[in-house]
Amino acid sequence: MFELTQDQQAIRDMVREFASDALAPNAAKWDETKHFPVDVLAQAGELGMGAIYAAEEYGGSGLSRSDAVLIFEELSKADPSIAAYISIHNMVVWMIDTFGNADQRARWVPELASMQSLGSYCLTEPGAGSDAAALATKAERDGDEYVLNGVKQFISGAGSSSYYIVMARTSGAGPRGISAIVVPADTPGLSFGPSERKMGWNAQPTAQVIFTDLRVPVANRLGEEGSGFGIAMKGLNGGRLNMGACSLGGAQAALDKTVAYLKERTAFGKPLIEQSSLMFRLADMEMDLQTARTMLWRGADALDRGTDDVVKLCAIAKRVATDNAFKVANEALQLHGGYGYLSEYGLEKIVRDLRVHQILEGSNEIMQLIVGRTLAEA
Ligand code: FAD
Ligand code: 2MC
Repeated sequence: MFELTQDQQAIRDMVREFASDALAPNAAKWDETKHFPVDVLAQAGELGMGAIYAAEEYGGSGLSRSDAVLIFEELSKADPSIAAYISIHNMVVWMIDTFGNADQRARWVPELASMQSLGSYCLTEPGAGSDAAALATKAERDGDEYVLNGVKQFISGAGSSSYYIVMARTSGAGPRGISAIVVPADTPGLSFGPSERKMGWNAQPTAQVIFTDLRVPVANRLGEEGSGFGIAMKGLNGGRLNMGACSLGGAQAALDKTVAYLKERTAFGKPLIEQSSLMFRLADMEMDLQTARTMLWRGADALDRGTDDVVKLCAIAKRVATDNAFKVANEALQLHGGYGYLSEYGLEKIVRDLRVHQILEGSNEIMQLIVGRTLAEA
């Protein structure tokens, strides 16, 4: 379980090469200019990263969740913002591939797998974030169509994506009244808010997605009416692991830079790494990342095997990985002294990008709620 197979080593090496050639040299520029590199995403699609754990039948790569966390760690070493968007896109493709019927899978999975078309996941609303089952966007049935009205908040990829999976209310209050509906970008009645100005994640757009009397065929619904909340949550279990892996990769890059820097930087007559207090801090950083990686691999294994405690293990992994990695990235900045604060050294971008992973795909307080409930209910 804790040793990579030869196939996994080959996948990791392939992703590492793509990340260091296509992402790393551009990451700072994309962050500064707020550029969403859709052409580079299509290259990732060509390499099989558009539908990592979707079945091969309609163009997915058929890999495991354990493979996926390796992939997201490698991508994120070069650019956490792009890695995280690729994770969200993969969540969308997997939901269609897993809960869609044969027509829906044949129609949407191949073009999404190639990343020639991108996907967005629309759960959060201005009035319903953590309490996602309180969402208010309505999908009212009118013959063979649903009529959608409402607003989704903070949607990653908004305006650039070709498909939006929208969790909308098709009947009464609570989680059982929600359905998951695929809305193509060219549907009349779809519009977007302005691109949000953010602390990090600048290489991908975030905006409101607005539905005004938008008509979409009932045939675009994934699964049964009322099953959308469960579909959304199952998508998020893997998303949470991937987001943890994106934090881990960013923080690992920050730690690697810090070790190299402290070997080189001299003060008080010797390299800083020879200050035992600093070496101990590096050791703690290493321990935090090893702990995070172990929990991510454990969560991924649970998801691959479909164990009973999968929701809990994914929540633990998400919280441990995103909190530990943020702490490590911030320490790395500190150990670079004033240079850590300069954009040129790349540390401050990692800190800015990783911060949001503690908030989204279920805030870390919601991860505590999920784990705490299992204890209270035992
Ligand atoms: P709230 O739910 O209002 O929470 C406010 C605070 O209270 C948080 O600290 C929270 O943890 C805490 N809190 C809430 N309830 C409890 C509780 N019961 N116990 C203890 N503490 C609690 N959403 C999508 O659907 N799709 C996307 O693509 C997407 N992308 C995003 C991209 C960015 C850059 C950001 C910032 C957000 C994105 N989100 C997306 C939304 C994200 O998932 C939400 O911001 C997140 O779930 C929190 O919801 P909220 O912001 O409404 O905070
Ligand atoms: N996996 C599978 N099923 C789940 C699940 C999960 N992770 N979480 C909940 N469910 C099921 C649950 O089993 C129940 O099923 P059933 O009706 O068959 O009994 C149903 O969903 C309702 O669950 P709860 O009764 O626990 O619902 P409640 O409203 O009390 O709480 C909570 C659910 C808080 C866990 C959920 O609302 C949540 O995860 N909130 C966080 C929202 C979130 O993660 N948003 C992320 C948006 S996407 C994003 O940020 C991106 C960047 C893409």
